[in-house]
Amino acid sequence: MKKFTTLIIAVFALCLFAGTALADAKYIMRIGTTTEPEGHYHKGLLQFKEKVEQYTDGQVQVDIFLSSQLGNERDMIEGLSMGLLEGSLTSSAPLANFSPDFLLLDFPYVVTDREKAYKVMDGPVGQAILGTMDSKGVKAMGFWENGFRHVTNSKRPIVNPEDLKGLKIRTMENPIHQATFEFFGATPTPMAWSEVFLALQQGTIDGQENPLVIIDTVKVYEVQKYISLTGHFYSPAVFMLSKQIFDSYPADIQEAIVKAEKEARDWERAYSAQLDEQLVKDLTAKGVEINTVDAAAWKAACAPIYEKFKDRVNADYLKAMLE
Ligand code: EAX
Repeated sequence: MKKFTTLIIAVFALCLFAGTALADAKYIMRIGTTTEPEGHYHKGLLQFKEKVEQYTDGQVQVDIFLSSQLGNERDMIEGLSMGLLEGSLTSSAPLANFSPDFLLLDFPYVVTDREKAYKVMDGPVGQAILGTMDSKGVKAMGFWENGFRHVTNSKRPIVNPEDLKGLKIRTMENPIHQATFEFFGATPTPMAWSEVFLALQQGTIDGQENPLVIIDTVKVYEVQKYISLTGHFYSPAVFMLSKQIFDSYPADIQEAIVKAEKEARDWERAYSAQLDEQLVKDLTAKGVEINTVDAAAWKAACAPIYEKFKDRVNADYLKAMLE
């Protein structure tokens, strides 16, 4: 309960200093994320903000809170379900703690082709998975992109899976992510994203894994020497609203929000997909040693993870993702 009191106080305090208030805003939508101002989530949410405020003629004001100001990803999802927060954009991995159907997206190398994956995520399978959050009080509206996740660490280049042996690697709080790193001999250390930079700086963990844009915008390169382009997991980012709050809006406001989210999602996916080429150059220039890996060999080495977890997900869904 203490966490939620903190959340309520944080939200209230931050609202007092939120961006310029729209004169005739009837509804304030606070949207939280753990990511940084220069990151892809924020740029996509600014598109959402602009569109919603335009499509509702200023009746809705969107205030975006970054850098885990409103709590970590699990806290924010809890906040949505309790009607304490209007919206959040988080990686899909923590959602497996609320609805096991999201585990489908957490298998290593289950996504290698974005466009094929989007067809599944935007089709009946993805919509059914998003719909499982309704009963938790969360309206999960769409799969945006966090991106392909790569391993960073302070000890050595990771070329083959066995190079992970003995390393303490922070993972998100997700059973398949943790099991995958454990399988390769690492010690998976799940923790909230806001705690990771300090843990890396203090050496309590050796590494972490995230898309390059997260690595760059949080300046992980300042405390990590190696980036290995494993692309081992593909992270969707899920745009979610509190269902009770969304349902309380008039129909025209709801329609405007649905339209704006779809357009902002398409914008953010396209923006995110073109970042990595330049980021490899930028991060190399910042002194990080970046190596590629044999993704086919890594993918083959992950077969036992599918054996271990395939019964935890809908077989038809897994087939749709892998086809
Ligand atoms: O969703 O926790 C993570 O590593 C996520 O990539 C981050 O919070 C953005």
